[in-house]
Amino acid sequence: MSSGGPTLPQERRIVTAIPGPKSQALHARRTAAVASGVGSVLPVYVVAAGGGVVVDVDGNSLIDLASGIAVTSVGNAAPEVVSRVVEQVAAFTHTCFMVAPYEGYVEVCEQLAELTPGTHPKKAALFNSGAEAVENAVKIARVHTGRDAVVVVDHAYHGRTNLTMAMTAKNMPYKQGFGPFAGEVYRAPVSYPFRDGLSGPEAAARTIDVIDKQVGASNVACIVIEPVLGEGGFIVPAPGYLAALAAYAQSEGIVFVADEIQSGMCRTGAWFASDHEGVVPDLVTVAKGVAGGLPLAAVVGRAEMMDAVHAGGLGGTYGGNPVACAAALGAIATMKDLDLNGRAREIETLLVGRLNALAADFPAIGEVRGRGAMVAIEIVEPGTTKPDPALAGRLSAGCHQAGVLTLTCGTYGNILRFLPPLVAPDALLHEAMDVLAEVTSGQA
Ligand code: PLZ
Repeated sequence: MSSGGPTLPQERRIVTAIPGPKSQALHARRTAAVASGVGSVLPVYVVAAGGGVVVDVDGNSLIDLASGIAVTSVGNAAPEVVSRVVEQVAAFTHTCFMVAPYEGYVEVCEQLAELTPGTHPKKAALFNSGAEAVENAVKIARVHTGRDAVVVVDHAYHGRTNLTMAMTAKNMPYKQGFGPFAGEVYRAPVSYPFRDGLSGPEAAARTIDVIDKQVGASNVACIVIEPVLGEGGFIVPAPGYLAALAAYAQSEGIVFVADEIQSGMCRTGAWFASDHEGVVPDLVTVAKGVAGGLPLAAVVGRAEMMDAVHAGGLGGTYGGNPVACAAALGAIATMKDLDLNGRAREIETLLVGRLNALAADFPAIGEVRGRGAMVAIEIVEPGTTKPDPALAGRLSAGCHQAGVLTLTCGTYGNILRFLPPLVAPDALLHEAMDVLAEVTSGQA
């Protein structure tokens, strides 16, 4: 058995075709056993990962610019995560917090109350997945307000469960054929500076107009929005947009929910992306990066809202599993010890610098954008804003063949995004950018 973690050689090493013969053999087994609706971006089968690399069964070492979709921010098999998980797994694996509680759950809630924006009294509840956290934020907002309507925005991604599918904007692949969807979900336009050219206040006025005229503020339980939109295209709303929307929510008694599942926990160079805009959400959903790869999610927010729900109204068998809580405490300790907020800002400087230089030579890059280590390029037909998803796909595939694990995203599928572990060394990030430059020059 290979061991991963930060001691793995931090190198790109390609020793077979990608995917190699052993991965291909595993893929044949998988094809017979795993439902084909479950995809994989790059079917190399992993045996170890850590720092900024993923090592496959054929011995290839790929540069990781995905972090398992913004999850392993502290790195794979981070020492502090591993040691706490090992200790916890040997002590006990599950009692169910609703049956017999334990300290780890309480401590995770205490830490999240401290780290989320605002100094008001806060409480938290723990769940297993991001979608589950979003659903529970909606439940809490509905009970607190006594209202039904949920407002979401264009390009939003909130999950794949029935309610969160309704909240997610993009049809393929997330929604096609899976209806009917949950009711009382309304979609409003968002700020997308590259495409709408509006200032933050102008874009907020447009969003608010739709809420007022088409839904009615007094019917709205909550507005749920990603402060940096993730799957929808790494869209950073124009400055002031989020603050104007949050102020509107407050004035109308609407719960303002920041879905920080992808953008939270140091990813953007702050504990939460809301911090960059000085926005204090009523409720924050947290998942992904919080537990170093183990499944854990949370809703954190104003104590009086969190406590609106009757006793027994929130929960689930596994929510806040003790092993996942131990992992979260290890991950949070690592974020503090290594100042991963500072590191994410360094990564932003490195990646944005390299990508801007590349954009000067490659006009299909319409925009370089993002915050911290959540950075992307939008691929368009040169000189226009017309999306070019085919080219984005070729660039990503070219990176994969050269041993760099990249992801695409976006409503139009034309965004190439970069989400390295925050512990990835500079040398690997530069090498990944060298590879991307080579791949783009082959496509120019
Ligand atoms: N909210 C903002 O980014 C998960 C999903 C990829 P779960 N994003 C990656 C895919 O194809 O399934 C996400 C998110 C935001 C909610 C979620 C949902 O989190 O843990 O996947 O349920």
